[in-house]
Amino acid sequence: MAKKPAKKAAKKAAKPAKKAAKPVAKKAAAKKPVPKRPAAKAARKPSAPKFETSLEKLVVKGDDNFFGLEPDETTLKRSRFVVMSAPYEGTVSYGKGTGAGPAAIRRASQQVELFDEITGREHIPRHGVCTLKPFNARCTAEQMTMGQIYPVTRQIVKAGKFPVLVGGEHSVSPGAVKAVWESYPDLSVFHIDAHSDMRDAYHDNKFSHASAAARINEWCPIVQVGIRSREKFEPGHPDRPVHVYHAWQYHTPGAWMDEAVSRLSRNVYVTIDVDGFDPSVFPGTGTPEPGGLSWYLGLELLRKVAQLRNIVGFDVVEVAPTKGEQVSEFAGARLMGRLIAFISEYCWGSKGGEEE
Ligand SMILES: [Mn+2]
Repeated sequence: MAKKPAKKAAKKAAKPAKKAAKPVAKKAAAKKPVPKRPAAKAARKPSAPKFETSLEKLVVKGDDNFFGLEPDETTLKRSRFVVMSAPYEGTVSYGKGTGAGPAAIRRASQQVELFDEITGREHIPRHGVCTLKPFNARCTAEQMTMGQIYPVTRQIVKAGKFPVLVGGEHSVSPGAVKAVWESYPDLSVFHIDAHSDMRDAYHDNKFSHASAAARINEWCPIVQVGIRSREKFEPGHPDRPVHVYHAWQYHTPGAWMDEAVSRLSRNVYVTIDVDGFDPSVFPGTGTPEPGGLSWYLGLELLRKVAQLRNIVGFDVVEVAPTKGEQVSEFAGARLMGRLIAFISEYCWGSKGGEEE
């Protein structure tokens, strides 16, 4: 597949704010009422609504899309996959930078080869991938996940499309899971992560990144893989168990992989905090932990989930691009591509397997 030429960097970016405001005349003039909003604010977008949640209006029309597809392969009508970007990092507790993850992954994905040699097909252009504009990240974690991601994911699922969410920190995931769960009441969640994310709240915030799995567990049972950082507790709701496969014990292929998948219900949402993989695979992430999944062990797990269950949504979160290298965002883009291939090939069967 010929690659597209690199994009012209020609964005008409809004002028950076002036270096420094003019020195104010003097104290005496301070009587004047200060205008409520600075004029600069109105510059480009005339009073855009705070949160755009109309699926149609969020669609990116040009070619700055995930996987660098031709615009006619990315329309909402044609695409089976719809990718949301949530550049949110409001509750991070350690390293920063996950807010820049979605744009970096999108750019990296434009360099990802569209042929998937594991399944032997080009699933991405065949099924179409529709890119949505990034959500508005100037908000709380709850506003992001419940006020934006939840209603948009609902529309994607109701339209018969497959939702994909790119973070941002892990706090973005619950809204997507809730929307998918409402359409698939038997939903279970396959959760790759270094951290169990099972604190009921963190820093008094129930929508913290450290509480993502606790929120999800209010609706769904969970199978966790790669875990190596957690509190001492017995996790999980009695009706919605959380099965934990700790990385220290389960880091090589084995029968445990089939057992883990067997604990999932028929319909599965996959949530991947990239720190579940080893830092050698994803060095750029907010809270790295040594000793995670190898690339191929993670792929084999995901392939098994796709072969044995019906995946109905996924997210990839916590990529924090590192200055001067592209390793993590490229791995994130590649992971998205592999998952799309596995879902097309194994979950959709013949529909995904036809030759063009
Ligand atoms: Mn994590």
